[in-house]
Amino acid sequence: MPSPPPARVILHLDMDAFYAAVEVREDPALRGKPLIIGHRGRRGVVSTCSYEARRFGVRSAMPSVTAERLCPQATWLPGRMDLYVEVSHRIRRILADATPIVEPLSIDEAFLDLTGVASAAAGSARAPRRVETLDDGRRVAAWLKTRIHDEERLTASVGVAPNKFLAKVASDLEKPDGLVVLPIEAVPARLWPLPVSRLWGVGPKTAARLEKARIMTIGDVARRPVADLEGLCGESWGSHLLDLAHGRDDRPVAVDHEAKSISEERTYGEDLRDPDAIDRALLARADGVARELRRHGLVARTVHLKVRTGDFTTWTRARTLPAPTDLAEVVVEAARELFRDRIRLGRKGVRLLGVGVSGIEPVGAGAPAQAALFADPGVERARRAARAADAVRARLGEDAITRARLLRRAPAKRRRGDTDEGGKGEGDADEASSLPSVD
Ligand code: TTP
Ligand code: MG
Repeated sequence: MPSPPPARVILHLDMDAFYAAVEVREDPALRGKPLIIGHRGRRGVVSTCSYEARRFGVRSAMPSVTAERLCPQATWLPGRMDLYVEVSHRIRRILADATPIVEPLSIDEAFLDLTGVASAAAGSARAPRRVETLDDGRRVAAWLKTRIHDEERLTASVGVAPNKFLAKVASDLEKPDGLVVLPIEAVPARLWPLPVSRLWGVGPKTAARLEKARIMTIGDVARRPVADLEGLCGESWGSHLLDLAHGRDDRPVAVDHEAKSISEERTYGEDLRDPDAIDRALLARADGVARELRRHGLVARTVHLKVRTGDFTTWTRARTLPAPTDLAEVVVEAARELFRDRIRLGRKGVRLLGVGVSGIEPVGAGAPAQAALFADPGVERARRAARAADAVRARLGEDAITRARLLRRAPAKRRRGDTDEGGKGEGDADEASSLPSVD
C-alpha cells in the first residue's frame, strides 16, 4: 500500500571529511592515504582526517599524540581555513539553486526545506518539478551530490526525511558519499538500533543517566512511557525525547531572518587558564548574546562556541537546543557543555572566547516544543527576571545590574589584559564584538 505523502521534504547535507577532502583535491598525491588535518605534537588536536586515517581509529578532536600513535604513517597538514570557507560558500550557492530555504548549520552542513518548491533539481531546467514526495527529495539529493562532485570534486552525504532530526540521522547512516531516504515507516528499523546519544540534546550526562536506567538505544526510549522519561530528564525533556525517538520533529528550517546570528567574542591580552575565569567569560558572553536576543524580541535554537588558543588553533562548536531560548542561563549551559565535551585545550590557554546563537526566530513564532518550554514555571520566572533586569539597565545604565558571578574576582594571577571581569571597562587587548557575525 503506498504511504501517504509526507507533510514535508527535508534534506540534510554534510560534506565528507571536509577539510581533508579539500586538501586531497588540491594535492591528488594524498588520495587514498591517511591524512590528518591538525597540528602535531603534545599540544595539538586533530581537526579532522581522511577516512583512510579513520580506519586506524583517528577522530576529530583527538589529541594529536594519540593520533600519531594510532597512525604513525599519516601525512599531517595544518589546515587552511580561508580555502575551506571559500569552498563552503560555493557549496552553499549550489544548495541555494535547489531551494531558497537553506539553513547552514556549520561550515560543511546545511538543512534544506524542499517542500513544494518547484525545482530544476527534481525535474529538468525546462520542466522544474514540484517536490512533493520523499522520492522527489531523493532526486534533488542526487542532483546536489552530482553538482558538488562535478564542480568541487568533493563528496557529500545526504539524508532526506520528513523532518530535520530524521534527515540529519539519515545523512550520517551511510557516510561517506551516502544518500539515505528515511521515511517515518523506517524509524523502527533504522533509528531504534542507534545509541541514545544520537538523539538531539542528549549529551554525555543525559546519556549516562538514561543508560543507568537501562535505556541504551533510541528504541529503548521509544518503548518507555513518557512518565519514566520525564522522571529521568525533566518534564519538557521527557516528551521531547520521546517525540524524537518516534521520529517526530516539527522544527522549521530556519532561513535568513533579519539577524541570522548574534555573537559576542573577546580576545584576551593574556591567555585565560583558570577554569573559573573561563567560566565567567562564558557567562559574560552568553549574557550579552541573550540580552541582544531579548532586545530584538528573538529566540535562538543553536548555541555556538568559539575558542582560540595561544597558538591560534581555533575551534568552533555548536549545539542545538531542545527549544529556542533568549535566556543567558540556557545559552551558557550549552556553551559550558560544548567547552567541556568538545574542546581539548590540553595545556593551552584561551586567547579568544566567543559565544553566539543562530537559528533565530521571533519569540512566540515557534513550534509546540517552544510553547512547552516556556510553559515551564522555572523558565517563565527566569524570563521575567531577565526582562526586569533589562528594563532596569535601560533606565539606569549598563552597570546597574551585573551578575554576582561576574563580579567575583579571579582568585589568583590576574594580570593586566585579563579584562573580562564584569564584562566591561578595562580595555581589552583587542576586543571584537559583532552582530551578526557567525555566517
Ligand atoms: P564534520 O562534518 O563533523 O567532520 P568531517 O566533515 O571532517 O567528516 P564527516 O565525513 O564525518 O562529516 O566537521 C566539518 C569540519 O569541521 C571538519 O572537516 C573539520 C572541522 N572540525 C574541527 O575542526 N574539529 C572538530 O572537532 C570537528 C568535529 C570538525
Ligand atoms: Mg562533514
